Amino acid sequence: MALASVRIPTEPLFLHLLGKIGSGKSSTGNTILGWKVFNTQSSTSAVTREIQRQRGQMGKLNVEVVDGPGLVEANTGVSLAAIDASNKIVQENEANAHIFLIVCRYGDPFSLDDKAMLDALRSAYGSQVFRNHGIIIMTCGGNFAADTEGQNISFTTWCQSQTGTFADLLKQCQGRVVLIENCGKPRFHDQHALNKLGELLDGMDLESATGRRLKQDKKELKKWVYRVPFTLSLIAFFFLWRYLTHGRLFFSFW
Ligand SMILES: Nc1nc2c(ncn2[C@@H]2O[C@H](COP(=O)(O)OP(=O)(O)OP(=O)(O)O)[C@@H](O)[C@H]2O)c(=O)[nH]1
Ligand SMILES: [Mg+2]
Repeated sequence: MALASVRIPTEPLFLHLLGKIGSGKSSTGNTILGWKVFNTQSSTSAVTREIQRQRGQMGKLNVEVVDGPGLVEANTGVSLAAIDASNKIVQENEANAHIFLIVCRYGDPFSLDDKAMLDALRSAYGSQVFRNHGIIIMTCGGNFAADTEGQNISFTTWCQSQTGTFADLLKQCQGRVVLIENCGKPRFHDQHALNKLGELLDGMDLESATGRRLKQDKKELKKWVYRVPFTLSLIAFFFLWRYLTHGRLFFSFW
């Protein structure tokens, strides 16, 4: 491809931290940025209540990390307000690439809440959202190391052995997943995970991950949502008309 035809999305690359309450979103944001920007703490209720944004460097990449409230709090359902807040940033920065980091905690089973959260993201951004924009971030990576000590199991093998909602999400994210350990001082922390995230981002087609493309894909999908039932109703109407006027459904030559 001629170099002139390659369009690079306007920097920076937006990294949206999305996940359930307390999954480690803010901590992951701090690890990515290399300093404590976002407030993190163990709590029985939500710590982050408002969307916060911070620009910085992740390796060679200029990034803007978007940290928001948890999308799901136990027993209160999915917070559409939190999804809307992130969607607003996508719309205001259409020319930039937007990556959704779906943050979950290693060791937490996926529940109906997780499924509802992923469904809400699909209805906000279109069913293909994870294919072009999704990366799973699994926090508490140290626990994985402790669990599998002495066994010859890699994180990749472990992921491949999973089933259900996590397996579906991983498939939709094209196998993109990072195991991260956020504990300790972010500046010195999990370089291995950051390298892996950098590699995954390098391998993604950022031109297909812009806010503009996200909007187009959603429009395209909406068209089909209306077209399919419309076409089916036309076909049904034709057969009904044929039955009422000719007394049979199909053409015959006798
Ligand atoms: N051991 C360990 N603890 C973690 C890790 N990531 C986050 N935590 C801890 O989990 C707790 C919640 O982390 P946060 O980063 O505040 O989680 P959050 O998703 O931003 O929480 P809300 O803003 O309330 O939704 C804190 O006590 C963190 O120190 C990790 O990788 N390993
Ligand atoms: Mg937080």
